[in-house]
Amino acid sequence: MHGKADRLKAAKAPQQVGIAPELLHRLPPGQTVTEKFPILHEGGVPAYDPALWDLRVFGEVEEERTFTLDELKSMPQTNTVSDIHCVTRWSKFDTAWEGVKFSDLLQQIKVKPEAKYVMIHADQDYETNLPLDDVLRDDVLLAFLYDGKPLTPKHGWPLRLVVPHLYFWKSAKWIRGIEFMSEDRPGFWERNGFHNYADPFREQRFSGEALPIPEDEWTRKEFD
Ligand SMILES: Nc1nc2c(c(=O)[nH]1)N[C@H]1C(S)=C(S)[C@@H](COP(=O)(O)O)O[C@H]1N2
Ligand SMILES: [Mo]
Repeated sequence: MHGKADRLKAAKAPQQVGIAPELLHRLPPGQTVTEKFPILHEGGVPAYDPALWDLRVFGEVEEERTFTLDELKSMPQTNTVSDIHCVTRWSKFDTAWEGVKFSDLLQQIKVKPEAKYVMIHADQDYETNLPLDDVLRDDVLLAFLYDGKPLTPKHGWPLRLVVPHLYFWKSAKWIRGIEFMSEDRPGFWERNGFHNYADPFREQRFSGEALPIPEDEWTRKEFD
């Protein structure tokens, strides 16, 4: 098993202070609100030539498609405001995103009826799996902008997935491919001790034994 799951299980609970009582129902169990925006990922921050960047859609589709940045930007853009929750115990309320709704992208693709799951492929060698129904929700975006500005390289420029209702490792940065699948298959963290589905309100942090112990790992990381 990857050491991160073990480290998180063993860590101490941070105390949540100063959160308004009317906001508490938005905070999943074992989470702490941060005003900052922590930066977490495996590997280095990739650099791209926007003219060469593309997004490949493949798997259980009638026809493979590749989208350029310009093609995606010329599609209808949607704005969302969402709470996000990282498995390392930080939550951030009211994050503003703009981009292409996953369900709008799907209008351009003939997905086969047997497709029930997606694998999101991202740099650097990152992947994460989700049920197709989950990415069809209205607040799931392929996001170009955060807080009205293009994503910074560290937060996923030029394009990241945002799936607010699941732990944030499902929100892949630097996405390059969407694979439609008839059978589920675990992604990177899902193979390394983390929960396959990852609902923060049910504290689905880990696979295997349930050990809902809070942690402070993210406070030692970079943020902006
Ligand atoms: N490509 C890629 N996307 C990724 C990751 C990664 O390692 N590589 N880490 C995930 C994890 S664990 C988290 S918590 C969020 C962090 O996003 P942020 O750095 O914008 O806060 O990105 C997710 N997306
Ligand atoms: Mo994470």
